[in-house]
Amino acid sequence: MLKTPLCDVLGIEKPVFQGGMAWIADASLAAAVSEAGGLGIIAAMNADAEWLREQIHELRRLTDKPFGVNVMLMSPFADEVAQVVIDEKVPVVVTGAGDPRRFMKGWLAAGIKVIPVVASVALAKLVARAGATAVVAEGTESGGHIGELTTMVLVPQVVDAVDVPVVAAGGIADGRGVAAALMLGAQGVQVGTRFLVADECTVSEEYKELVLKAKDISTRATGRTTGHPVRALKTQFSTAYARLEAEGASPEKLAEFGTGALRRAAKDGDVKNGSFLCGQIAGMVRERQSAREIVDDLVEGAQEVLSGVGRWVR
Ligand code: TUI
Repeated sequence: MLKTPLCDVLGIEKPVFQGGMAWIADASLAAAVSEAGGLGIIAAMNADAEWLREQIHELRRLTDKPFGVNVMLMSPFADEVAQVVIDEKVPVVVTGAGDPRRFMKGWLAAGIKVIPVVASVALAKLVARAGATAVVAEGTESGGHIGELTTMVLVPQVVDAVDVPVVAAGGIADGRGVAAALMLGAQGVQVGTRFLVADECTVSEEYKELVLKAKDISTRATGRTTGHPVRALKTQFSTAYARLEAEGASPEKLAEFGTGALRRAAKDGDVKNGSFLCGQIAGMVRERQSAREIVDDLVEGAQEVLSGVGRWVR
């Protein structure tokens, strides 16, 4: 058994969070991960309150286990989504892409456990002081919106800086990564990329195929000039975006070019015009499996390496 104090705080069996992937992490995937003993997370992303409400109801039809909702703070619907999670008595809120403190008092007063994703020690300290239940320290290996620091560098510094449990994210897709995260002081992991190819993940077939075919150098980060860097698979779209950026296109022009690109990848499987957000670890994701098989492999793989951890040590 691999169980940390954070599992008891959240009422989950295994310290594995499923990343709140925009346009991808819906009730189908989140319910399957929660049923497998991890923490399934619905991504509220850029959707409105009505969509989120329906997904929460659907998830509750599929499982009675704890789950989370990821509130993407840059979303134009962040305020209404912040209220839906209170109305629906969502057990856990994970936030991303910003400073969540303006919402935290309300969520905590409603009994919601709040777990912000942070990409720096500074934000980790601020949210811990504001009452965060835990933090996810997310390295730049991750897919989607990213910070500067790697998981290896960020996680131990956040662990040292705050008194709340830390969950490691970015570049973790097997038991070795889980074990390494625990060695850095994390009490759990958040995994996105490997769940893209889960049977219960409703993302387009084209997306799954691109992830399965990816190798170590298949992703790139673009958007540094906009202040919101994003990691995605190298495709026609990301190459065109990178070129525009190198030519000095304005943030407005880049935003216009990017509009709708996540939906085109996730829903339409548009390999030309879609933005296929994906972590650097995609090169290790080789197999379609059920969410339960993935969660079990992460945990059992970690137990295996941890039990043999002294192999090289006399
Ligand atoms: O949020 C994510 N990953 C995401 S959000 C997303 S949707 C999107 N698409 C295009 C552009 C922007 C967003 C796709 N993937 N991960 C969590 C995360 N949070 N990574 C980095 C951060 C972060 C960065 C800076 C959090 C806070 C921050 O600064 C806080 C401040 O002081 O405002």
